[in-house]
Amino acid sequence: PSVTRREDYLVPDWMVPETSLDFALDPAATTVEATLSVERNGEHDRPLRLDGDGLTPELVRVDGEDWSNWCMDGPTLVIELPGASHTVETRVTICPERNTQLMGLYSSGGILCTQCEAEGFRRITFFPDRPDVLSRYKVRMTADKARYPILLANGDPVASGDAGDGRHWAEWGDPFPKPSYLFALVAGDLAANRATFTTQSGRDVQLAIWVREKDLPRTDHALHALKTAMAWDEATYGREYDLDVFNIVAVDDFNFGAMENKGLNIFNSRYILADPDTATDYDYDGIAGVVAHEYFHNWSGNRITCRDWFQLSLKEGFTVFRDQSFSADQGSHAVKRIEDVRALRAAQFPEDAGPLAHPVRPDAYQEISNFYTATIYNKGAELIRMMATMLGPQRFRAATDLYFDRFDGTAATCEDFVTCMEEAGGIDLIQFRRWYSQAGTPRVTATLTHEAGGGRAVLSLRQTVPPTPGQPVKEPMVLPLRIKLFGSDTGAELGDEHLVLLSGESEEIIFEGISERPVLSINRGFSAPVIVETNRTPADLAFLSARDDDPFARYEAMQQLMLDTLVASVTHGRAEHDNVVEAVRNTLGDETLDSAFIAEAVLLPSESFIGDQMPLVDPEAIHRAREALRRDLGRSLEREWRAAYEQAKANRFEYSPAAKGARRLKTVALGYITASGAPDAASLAFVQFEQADNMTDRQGALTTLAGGTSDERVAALDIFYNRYSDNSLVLDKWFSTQALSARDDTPEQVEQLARHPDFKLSNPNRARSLIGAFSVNQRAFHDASGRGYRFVADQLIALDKINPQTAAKLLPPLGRWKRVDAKRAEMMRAELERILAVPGLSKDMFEQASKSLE
Ligand code: BAL
Ligand code: ZN
Repeated sequence: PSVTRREDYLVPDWMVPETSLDFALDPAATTVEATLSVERNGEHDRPLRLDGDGLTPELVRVDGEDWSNWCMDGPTLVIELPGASHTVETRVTICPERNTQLMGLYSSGGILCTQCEAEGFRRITFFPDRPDVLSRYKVRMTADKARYPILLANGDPVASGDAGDGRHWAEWGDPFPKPSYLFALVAGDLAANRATFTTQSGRDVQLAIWVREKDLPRTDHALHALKTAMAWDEATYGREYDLDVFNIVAVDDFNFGAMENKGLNIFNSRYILADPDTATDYDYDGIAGVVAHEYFHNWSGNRITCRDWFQLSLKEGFTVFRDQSFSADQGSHAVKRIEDVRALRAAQFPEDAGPLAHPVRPDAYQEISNFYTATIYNKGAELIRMMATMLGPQRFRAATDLYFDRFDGTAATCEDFVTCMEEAGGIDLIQFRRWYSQAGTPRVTATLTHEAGGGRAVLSLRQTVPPTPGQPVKEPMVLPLRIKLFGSDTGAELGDEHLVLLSGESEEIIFEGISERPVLSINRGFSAPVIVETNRTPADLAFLSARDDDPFARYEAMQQLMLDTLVASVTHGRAEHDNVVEAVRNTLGDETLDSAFIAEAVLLPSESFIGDQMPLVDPEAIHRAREALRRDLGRSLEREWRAAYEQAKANRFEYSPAAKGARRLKTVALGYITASGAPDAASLAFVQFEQADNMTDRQGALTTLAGGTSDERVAALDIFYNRYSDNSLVLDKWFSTQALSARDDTPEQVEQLARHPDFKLSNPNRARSLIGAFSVNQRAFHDASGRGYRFVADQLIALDKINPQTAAKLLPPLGRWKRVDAKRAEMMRAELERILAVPGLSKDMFEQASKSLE
């Protein structure tokens, strides 16, 4: 396989200042005529090389003349050119309706649309398809007027008219030079939800969210989120929108969550469509977050793009940080931080500890699509967050102003960003840069000792960064750790919070005048994305869970207490639950806390996260230990759960932080009532299911029932299916709820579900709803029979033939064989070998499966 390396980067041989594209759109055969103005970049005599993928040139012209001095080098069109600048024309024909990879131009439910990032543009036309070739685009589209009444492309509309024969045409022009991965067009029978946004400088921007007519009523939330995000980026980063129109189109078949094409975002419909009956609070929050994310890319991604794909986190890490901050500002900062850290721990920590670990700025790849990872996105966002913490808000804003100002209109690097942080922040980030180059989650050991007589406390910190593939030895990182001490007797704060920058392998911090035994609050707000081990006792953790003034640290103390208890229980077969029960009781009874926070704090860590704490995962023992603790919490606090349930039940649907929190706590309480074994639990859940005026409550009840064996379970699943059988986004929930079920027969159930008439691999959301959900269900996926592994491998082999990019993204769970016992490991390896032996396996799957075997 060919490997692309960061160190081999060379500037482009030819630039393309202007690009003009003419599409005769037809699902079976679309012709694409491209006219490129090309300019030789520097002194050299190399030919123009235009990337293509599955394209055959039907015509090559140079400066208006038929040209014969060209050849194909594999998929690449190579044209010999004599001068310094020329006009090059090509024509190709492509077939959108047979494009099941969903890269390039394809058809989704009768809508023609595009996805070009990272290398899809070369499936549309011949072009130097790399992000550092910025071009000004003009696009003309001609299509059947009845079938495709709406024709959209990047930039602003220029002209439109009738083309005769029932066809019409439209021209769009994008004044901002952009890389080819940001190209987009859409043709379809679409209706718009419109609004006007007036920017801070007083320009009116016409906003539109385009969907099928029947989906229009479910677009208000996304439109509102867009306007809120536009205002937020002006207020927070001083960034204003720059075109006259901003269009968003939702389609059902989409590999990513959404795509930030200049002026024409294309979305997976799951991140646009919502109403209370069909979308959960989690969906609503996801929509606002993704709408904001794609909008924010207009500056962090589009105005300033990436020099090469190794710099992907330059735009993704920064934009995730921006969308996380935006979402935090719309509700509770503490709850948002808890959610983001949970996502990081669920997806990125295992990636960083496994065979596919890679730095935030990778050094090499075979297939760039495989690098749209939690490391690039979520760990990348943590890097930005650490720099923001070290700089403080004012200097961070000055640094981002400098970055936007200095690199506007260019293709930049992660190094450029860090340099701006250094210059405007007035700090040295030489050692901090290791975060970009070293993979692996650092581990910090923090030991606090106290000399009661002398009033001195000593905090010993030690860091190690584990070896990862290709990086056996690591240097110490810079870890910004927010730290505070509390008195265990009085509960008083023993001094202010410190920001400790741990940069050596070990360090001692002395606290003077500490007259009572101190309790350590460390990595407050999760200030560094690391694993922290401390010598805190269960009593210390219980104390912090009740008293810490940093809400994240409070949550974290509770989680650690639960984890320690669960790990002890898995290791020794049983453990004392009293500390956890009392801590949960305190949290439930604390009237100063909001419901959303309580719901997060009292939730037990997932089975996978418990597994991540152990040298080897024993899925059955973990499940037993967690269920036993859940049952104990349910029984011991049944009165409290019922009280919390009753209180939350009184609310009617409203999308507000308080109402969302109440709903969250309600379903958590229902889960514990169910775990208690109370005889009325299933009927309570069924009533919630039937009487719900929103999907959060309905799906919460369904999830609770789906994990059990009651008659209500079957009834609820049937009712849910029948009620929503014409709504594919809700049917995804029906599939994933069953795939995530804790029932013993889940492996069998998912095999049956894969044969259900509504299961189709061609739709990425549907594939993910079953295969993706199942493979994070630790106990079911690791079923001792190996049938879970076989099921996933069978599905991925089939999916690879349709959509390799989506298939390859679902492979990583199969690669974590080093984390389980020898028998399971052997079965997992056998499935990886079986995948690798498939004739015609995609490059995407080859890279993921072969690396996973190493
Ligand atoms: N650029 C791919 C989709 C996203 O991260 O916004
Ligand atoms: Zn993004």
